Amino acid sequence: MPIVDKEPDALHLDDGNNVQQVATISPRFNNSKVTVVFVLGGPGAGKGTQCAKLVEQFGFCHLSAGDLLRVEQNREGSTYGQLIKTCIREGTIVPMEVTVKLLENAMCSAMEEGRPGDSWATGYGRFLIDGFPRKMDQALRFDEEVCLSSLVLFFTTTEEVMLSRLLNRGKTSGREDDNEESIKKRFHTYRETTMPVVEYYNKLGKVAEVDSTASVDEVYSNSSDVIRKLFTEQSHPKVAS
Ligand code: UP5
Ligand code: MG
Repeated sequence: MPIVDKEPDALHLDDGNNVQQVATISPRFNNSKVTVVFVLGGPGAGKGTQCAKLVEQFGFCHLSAGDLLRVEQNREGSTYGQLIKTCIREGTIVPMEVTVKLLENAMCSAMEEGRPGDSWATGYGRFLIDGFPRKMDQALRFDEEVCLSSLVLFFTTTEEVMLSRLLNRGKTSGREDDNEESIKKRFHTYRETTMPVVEYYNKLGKVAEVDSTASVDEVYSNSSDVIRKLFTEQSHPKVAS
């Protein structure tokens, strides 16, 4: 699946002069047809692990913002490669225009490709957006311009558990941020910048919290209950399992 357009610098970012237009446009995807579930939680909370399982059961397209950024970082000719590399190593947030555009492009590709099943009939789709939004500006931009999110699946556990998981994964992951120094910075950004996003959605009644300290299967049992409930409450595309 092409992540971004093929030209060297093809994110087609806005130059910032279309303020009037930005204020009046409606989201690219209609949330009565396209379901977006944001998946949040600290570094190493188990977001990616749970998403992989939810895809199998519910037919989601899983888009990890971090994975899209890592692909863009390594893409030949990308204007943003060095910026992304620095942000990831330092555990800071890449400017939202880049990440939102990568997600929008990936959603468009998935909608064009389609997937088997009723939930992917023409114009319909369901997405797990993993590790996003982790800053308020991203949240507001995505909801306004790409698709109004339906739910935040929020994984919680202690920093001690997350640190131990990430150091363990770091033995084989090859990820530049799976080292103790970067992990501590990621925790800081999560507390200071991402938690306000969770609080914002919580006030809107959109957060479903799942304790991710237990085994993968136990956590999954609770995660899948949340998603089943979401689709049961929606009047469109039936649950796929
Ligand atoms: N594991 C998982 N669940 C377990 C369980 N229940 N019991 C025991 N072990 C469990 O899991 C991590 C490890 O724990 C794995 O080894 C797994 O087997 C084990 P994983 O599912 O990978 O956890 P996850 O929460 O996905 O951790 P990840 O490291 O991916 O989280 P981050 O949020 O830190 O990473 P992400 O890739 O999303 O972002 C990286 C960076 O990209 C950010 O720091 C930031 O610099 C940048 N970024 C942005 O700038 N903007 C964005 O919008 C997004 C990212
Ligand atoms: Mg992940």
